[in-house]
Amino acid sequence: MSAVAERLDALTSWHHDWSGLRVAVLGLGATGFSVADTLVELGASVRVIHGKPDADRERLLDVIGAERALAPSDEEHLAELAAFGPELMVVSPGYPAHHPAVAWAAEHGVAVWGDIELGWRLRDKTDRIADWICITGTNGKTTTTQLTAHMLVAGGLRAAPVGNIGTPLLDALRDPVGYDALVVELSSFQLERVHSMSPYASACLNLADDHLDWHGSAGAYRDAKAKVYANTQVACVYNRGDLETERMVEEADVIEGARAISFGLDSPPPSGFGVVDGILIDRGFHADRRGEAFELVTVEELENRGIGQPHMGLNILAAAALARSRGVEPAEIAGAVLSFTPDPHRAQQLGEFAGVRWVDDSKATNVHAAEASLRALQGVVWVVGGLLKGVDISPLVAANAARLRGAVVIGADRAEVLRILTEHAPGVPVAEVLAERGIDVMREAVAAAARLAQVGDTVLLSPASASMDQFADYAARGRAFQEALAELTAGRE
Ligand code: UMA
Repeated sequence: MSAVAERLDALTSWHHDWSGLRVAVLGLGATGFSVADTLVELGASVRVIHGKPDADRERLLDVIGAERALAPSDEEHLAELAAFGPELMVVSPGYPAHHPAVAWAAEHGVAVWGDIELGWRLRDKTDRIADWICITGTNGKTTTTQLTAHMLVAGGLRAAPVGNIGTPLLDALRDPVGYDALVVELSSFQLERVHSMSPYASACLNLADDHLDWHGSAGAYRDAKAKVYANTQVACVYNRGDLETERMVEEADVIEGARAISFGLDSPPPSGFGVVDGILIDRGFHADRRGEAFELVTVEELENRGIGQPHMGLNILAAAALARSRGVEPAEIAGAVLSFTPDPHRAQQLGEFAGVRWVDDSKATNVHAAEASLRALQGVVWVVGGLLKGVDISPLVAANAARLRGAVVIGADRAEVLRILTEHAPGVPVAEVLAERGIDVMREAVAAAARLAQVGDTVLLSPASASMDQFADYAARGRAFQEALAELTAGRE
């Protein structure tokens, strides 16, 4: 092993000597900045290489004393790397696995970490060292992460949701007080670049094709997700209704004594969470789990709170399993669930206008999420499209063609979506939105949807695609939809 590799291997604590380590940080978004800021604090020699200008963060880098280089093209990235000669590269999640800079690192024997790997090694800054509860999956991970954190707090722990959810993990790790537990939402991009993490408890909620363009194949995406279970200490939580997640647990190398705990909407086996006679129950953490179970909440209570949908039930059961593994009591779980408010843009009901219901499910950035929303409806005017990310939406369209009153197609990949609709939903009227960006897209889409919809129908924004071609993110896409609807209905109610 080279001297650099040996040094990196041994750097497993905040209190070790990171000074002078030459680290190239790729990307200057939320992640890149948190990585640079942390490493500068530790005395490393940091150069941030990034493709997009960001005046605010660039100014902050100058203040903290990190070098930076704007490198708009791949070639410029490579030239900057060669000139700097890093000993370690910490790469932002947005850089795909096939990015030339990642290949450059492999060719030159430079280790590649993500911010999560770095965070794992730096988790002991404060005396209070947080247990990590790690959550991944194709869908539901943000809601489950929020729910789990809410439950841990209800159980009296100092806990926070971090990671892909929006707060970079390293920002939480540098909190001066420290946490008892961090609930870490992990994308497949982040998991791909994790090597030594050992979660207290972990969950992959479900698996369906997504992000194939980033990973290159469905197998690589699956393998990245499976890494969430590696080295788990106490509980591997998986979905009984999704065999792939069970297989991931079976194949995982875990810490001796870690248990597999399942969740599902059916009656649970011992070591499972599920539903019996309209009550969500925990059969995983009862001393006598063959005969006894803890009751958590009833389905009726969830329905009364507007969170009775099947996918919410699954999120709640998964979160409950994770929180119970960290010692939160059943009554505290119930209190947390019944005081939880889901985020906007997730199957958010916007109301009924002229006999037509409008639903904002902008968060549905992939086929699996859109399927969950479409499946629950009949007579749908579907607002669909964006960046398809290399995923084929033909099966989704074919399976739901009979529900469609019409389709309104937005997004950069419109031609592909239109072709698929013609082939798999022949006879369904289709409107193409020609506007290219922001609120104009939604003004046109909402007007077209209103024309296609009949009394009793639902207009559903559930694009099955990423939003970055036309909007800053899925929330901006949802807000534009809501704004355009408000304009359309102003004064009409
Ligand atoms: N950049 C390039 N070239 C590239 C890719 C990135 O130059 O090919 C540079 C640019 O300088 C750009 C910067 O990298 O400004 C952006 O880095 P990034 O795309 O990794 O984004 P961050 O701002 O660091 O945000 C990331 C996550 N983004 C992605 O994974 C794409 C955020 O998840 C996460 O909240 C944040 O870290 C904190 O952990 C967002 C997301 O869309 C919400 N996630 C995907 C999803 O949930 O489906 C995975």
